Amino acid sequence: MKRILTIQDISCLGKCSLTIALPVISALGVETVILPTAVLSTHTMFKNFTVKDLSDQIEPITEHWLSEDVHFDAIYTGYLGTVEQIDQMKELFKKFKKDDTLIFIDPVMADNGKLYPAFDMDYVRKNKELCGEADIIVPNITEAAFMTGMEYKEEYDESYIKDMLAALSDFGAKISVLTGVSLSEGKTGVYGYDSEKDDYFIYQNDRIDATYHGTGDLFSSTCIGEICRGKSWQDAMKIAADYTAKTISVTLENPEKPWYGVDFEATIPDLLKMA
Ligand code: PXL
Repeated sequence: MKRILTIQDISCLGKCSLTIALPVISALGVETVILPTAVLSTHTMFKNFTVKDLSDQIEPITEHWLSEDVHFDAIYTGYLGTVEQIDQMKELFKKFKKDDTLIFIDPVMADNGKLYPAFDMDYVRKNKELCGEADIIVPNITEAAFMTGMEYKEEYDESYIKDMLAALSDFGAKISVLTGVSLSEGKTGVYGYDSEKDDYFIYQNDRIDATYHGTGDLFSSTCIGEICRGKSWQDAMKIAADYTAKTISVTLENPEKPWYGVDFEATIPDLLKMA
């Protein structure tokens, strides 16, 4: 069985980061090893959330794993709490990256033109450095705009996206994928670039006019799970985009839906049919 290490926070209530990655990757039949970076009472879109930073646990946990000689087929990082933790990720990659270990980075820090409450420009610069260590990066347009220094636009054409992908590729990752790319009315999806093959990949499906928290984590968890199951990065992105869109539409139909996350639990059977 393939084994992924995923490093992100536990938001106890909120359906995001590890509470999505663990069930989704496991459902795909891939062993999911977790390294929690912090425990929050809820994600940061709630008011008055509590945070317990777990940075001091990263070193002892990873040293223990080293002594157990554990191998990871992929390492997937999502929401990290601090600039220092990003430095700790670089150390962690040195410890565990083997020739066959894929590094997948979702530089979670912003959306809809704005940084999340906990972050500043230092955090953006550090994330940019970390992205240079990845095989695959999957920022949304807001995160890419912050990291590349390009203007954030809500309306754009294909040349804006291609310029952004070129600027992202300069960080050093082999494959850069922009999420939330809408190239025509009523559509949204992903636009990826493989810098070694000079190859682009576009996938669009119907845009649903609703934004939900945790959908980026759902997309990334599905992608890395599918890649570990042997799918090409392009097929993995397509399945992840379809699964995310399906989950948003099913959530919208639920009159009792919580405001803070999507009903991904209801659509795991659909994912397994797509996978
Ligand atoms: O879904 C991204 C995410 C993960 N973890 C925490 C968050 C967010 C987005 O706001 O607040 C704690």
